[in-house]
Amino acid sequence: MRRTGAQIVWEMLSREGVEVVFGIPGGAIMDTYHPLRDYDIRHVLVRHEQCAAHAADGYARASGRVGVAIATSGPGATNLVTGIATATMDSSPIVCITGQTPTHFIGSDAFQEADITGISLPITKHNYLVTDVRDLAYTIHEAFYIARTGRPGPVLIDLPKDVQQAETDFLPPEEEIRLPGYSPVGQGDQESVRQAADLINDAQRPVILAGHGVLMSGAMQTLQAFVEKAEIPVALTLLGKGAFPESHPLALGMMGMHGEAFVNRAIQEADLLLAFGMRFDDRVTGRLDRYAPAARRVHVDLDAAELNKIVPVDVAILGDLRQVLEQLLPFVEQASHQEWLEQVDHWRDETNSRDIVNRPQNGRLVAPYVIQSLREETQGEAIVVTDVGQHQMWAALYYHLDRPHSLITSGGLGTMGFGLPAAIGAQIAQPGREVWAIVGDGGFQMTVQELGTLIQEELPLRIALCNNSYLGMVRQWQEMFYDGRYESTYLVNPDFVRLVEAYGIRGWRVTDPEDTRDAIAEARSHPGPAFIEFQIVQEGDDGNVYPMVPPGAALDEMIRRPHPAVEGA
Ligand SMILES: Cc1cc2nc3c(=O)[nH]c(=O)nc-3n(C[C@H](O)[C@H](O)[C@H](O)COP(=O)(O)OP(=O)(O)OC[C@H]3O[C@@H](n4cnc5c(N)ncnc54)[C@H](O)[C@@H]3O)c2cc1C
Ligand SMILES: Cc1ncc(C[n+]2csc(CCOP(=O)(O)OP(=O)(O)O)c2C)c(N)n1
Ligand SMILES: [Mg+2]
Repeated sequence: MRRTGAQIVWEMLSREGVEVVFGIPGGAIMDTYHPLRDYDIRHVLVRHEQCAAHAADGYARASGRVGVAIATSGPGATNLVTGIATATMDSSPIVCITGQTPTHFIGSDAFQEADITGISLPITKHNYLVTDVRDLAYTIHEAFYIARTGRPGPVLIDLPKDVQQAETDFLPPEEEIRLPGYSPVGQGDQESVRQAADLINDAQRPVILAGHGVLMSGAMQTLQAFVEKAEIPVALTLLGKGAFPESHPLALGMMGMHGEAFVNRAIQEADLLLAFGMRFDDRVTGRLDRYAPAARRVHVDLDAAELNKIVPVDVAILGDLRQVLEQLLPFVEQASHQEWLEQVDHWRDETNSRDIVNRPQNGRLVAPYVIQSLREETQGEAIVVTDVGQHQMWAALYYHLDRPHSLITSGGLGTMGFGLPAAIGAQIAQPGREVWAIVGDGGFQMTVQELGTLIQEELPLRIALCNNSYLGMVRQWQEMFYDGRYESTYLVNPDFVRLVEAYGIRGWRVTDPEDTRDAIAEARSHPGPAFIEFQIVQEGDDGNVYPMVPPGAALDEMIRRPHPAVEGA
């Protein structure tokens, strides 16, 4: 079969099972776009290439498949960068295809030339510049393999215009991929597994730290069986939400800088930490030399670079989490940790007594109440995609969920502007599910142009905007740690409801807590996309995320919300 490079791109994407790609055409990638309609692949025309990468990322996280983004050379390719870095930090599998100046022009500062393989080298798992059309099919095959296996991540393929135009005999690659120095791990070392089991069987106050790796290895059910057998409470990282059902009696909640106080306390008092598929991010550990001082530690991760990187451990197991848990299960004794669980529940009760949602309504619209209402109205069944900032933390703290792959958020890079495009990707991946983008007024405006993509694709996405007229998370730090100087964080905003209406999207505005439920119910029953602006409290205790571990402090040195019961007494 004679095929052009352009045709080979689509042939190979079809063979890799790709059904949808996100992108924007341009001079250096037009040849690839030209035969697109001959293939059964949906192209979603985004409004900015950053959003092609975010949408591919959201698609990947919601579906467990590889997301694909396409851009032209130069500015198209460089616009992808933030999206690629976001995907790398959260180990999300995407493949980006960029057009490039013809091979004979490379290095001559040709029109729209940018060295995207050089630029993206540190933020991709791997990248390629294809200079011979005969290499293209195998390169694409290998790129998908690298993106989805081992620790997933983004792979970029840069495709010069003449390679897209060139013809060759197309033979779909059949051979198994063998890459020197790259062999994704499976089972863990049996001796280490035995040592971990001994620590588990001896522990009195164990805590599991469940992370994103649980979801990526599909270990949710195995984890639950393990947890129930050994009776160990489970704390979650931000990206681990969904790894274990939050309605389960052994579920704690989120750990870390904005984690629940009782969860952090349990970690600090634990005698054994079992870190499963999480990488001890600094937002998770707080001050390292005072982190869980009494605890022995077991860490299971499939990336050797993560073991003993931040937190030294007693037993490090290199392996795929699901397989390691299956190995561990027979050696772990059926146990009861009644006393420990009662202690943790006692701390949980204290946390609840300070919770702003358990305080009587005072007419002020606070974001925790908005998110909790959203969770109750949707029975915790929606896919929630957030942007970055205070609303992100409130979404994590108050949208309790039981289903995996249902909270999609930029954790590692913390990319404002991620929410709307990633939600578009998630809605396309899961057309039958209700998807809510929860965004802040600052980040929403970084990628707001994607409302155009939303209407062009006729997606029923729902958007909840938490509008505090501030770059709220930064303002909170200024209030707490920078003498209350709100330097460059106040935002003069447009009328958001009129803005979305300009796109033909139905919008509601809520200023009173009494109207919250009705607005959510109306937005849910509306057939097309829907938008609600919640004008929330802007500053002060009701406008801050609590609790908070101050930067540089230990996990148990949290700043707590002033205790309403004490204050009222
Ligand atoms: C404003 C803001 C505030 C934040 N506050 C918090 C906070 O309070 N608490 C919090 O938890 N996070 C917080 N974060 C997020 C934080 O920065 C990290 O992104 C997050 O903690 C990472 O979670 P993780 O380690 O589970 O996931 P990842 O960073 O995705 O790491 C996953 C780990 O699992 C491993 N893995 C992957 N696949 C497998 C497999 N098959 N088997 C075994 N291992 C595997 C990987 O190698 C990696 O080490 C915040 C982020 C922002 C932007
Ligand atoms: C692209 C980018 N720029 C800057 C930041 C720093 N930053 C983190 S949170 C935040 C404020 C977010 O404001 P908003 O979107 O209104 O959300 P809020 O915190 O008010 O809920 C900023 C500026 C970032 N994370 N990402
Ligand atoms: Mg804001």
